[in-house]
Amino acid sequence: MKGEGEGISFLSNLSTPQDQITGNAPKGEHYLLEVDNPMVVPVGKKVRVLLTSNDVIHAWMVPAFGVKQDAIPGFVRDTWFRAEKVGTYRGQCAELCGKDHGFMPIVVEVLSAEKYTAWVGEQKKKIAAAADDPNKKWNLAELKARGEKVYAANCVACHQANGQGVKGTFPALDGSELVIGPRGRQIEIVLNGKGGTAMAPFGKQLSDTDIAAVITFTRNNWGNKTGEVIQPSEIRSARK
Ligand code: HEC
Ligand SMILES: [Cu+2]
Repeated sequence: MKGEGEGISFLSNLSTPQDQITGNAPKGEHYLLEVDNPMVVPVGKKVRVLLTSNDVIHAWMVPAFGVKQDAIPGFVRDTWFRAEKVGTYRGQCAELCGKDHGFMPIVVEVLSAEKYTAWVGEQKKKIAAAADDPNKKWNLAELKARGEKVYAANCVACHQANGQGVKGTFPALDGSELVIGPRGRQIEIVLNGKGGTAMAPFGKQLSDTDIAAVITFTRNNWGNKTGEVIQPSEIRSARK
């Protein structure tokens, strides 16, 4: 899910740790109903939600707001709510959408007007601080460290922390010929995805620097030791 408004843009991903999902750790209080970046809205204000999808039909449902609206590829649907009390509200995808249907929680933080204004200010400062200098030349260690975070947030669910993937379903990136071979094919698949498979295009959701970082990370982690650095400028020029 992508949040936008006030010029603030972010992705909201399931944050339940993998070891709780695989049964190797006790389940937390908000198991499968927690995210890294919740949607943040002011109390008492009408909030308009625009919905679409880039794969199949999902639905945005937060029962406490009485809202359930489909998210349909190729269409933009809207809905609205006005939260009457501050607090944390949870919901889920409400349209059976595939094998990850149970892993698409929604969290909405409703803040007082003052706290909301403070949050917006904080986000804007963060955006300014995090803006990457497009001409910066990154070194291997910097990109690998950043790429590890991008991988953990966007790739680990399928390709796994050990890079081995899931046999027969998600290919291993550790030792993959495509990952250690010429970089162009890898840049292409991460930017544009692979139609008809679970490999989504990441070009729209991730910045040039994030894509360069995650590719550099996968080319220099586990048994992959290409020693190569992929600069953000290479991603910029590969975008169609
Ligand atoms: C929802 C599951 C899923 C996620 C998340 C995902 N991938 Fe994939 N990925 C796949 C599948 C499935 C394929 C195989 C596509 C095919 O059939 O060729 C694949 C293929 C690849 C390949 C080609 C590997 C090879 O040997 O053919 C690379 C590289 C890759 N993904 C990188 C990434 C990166 C980097 C991320 C995170 C930014 C990511 N993937 C996130 C499912 C996923
Ligand atoms: Cu869904």
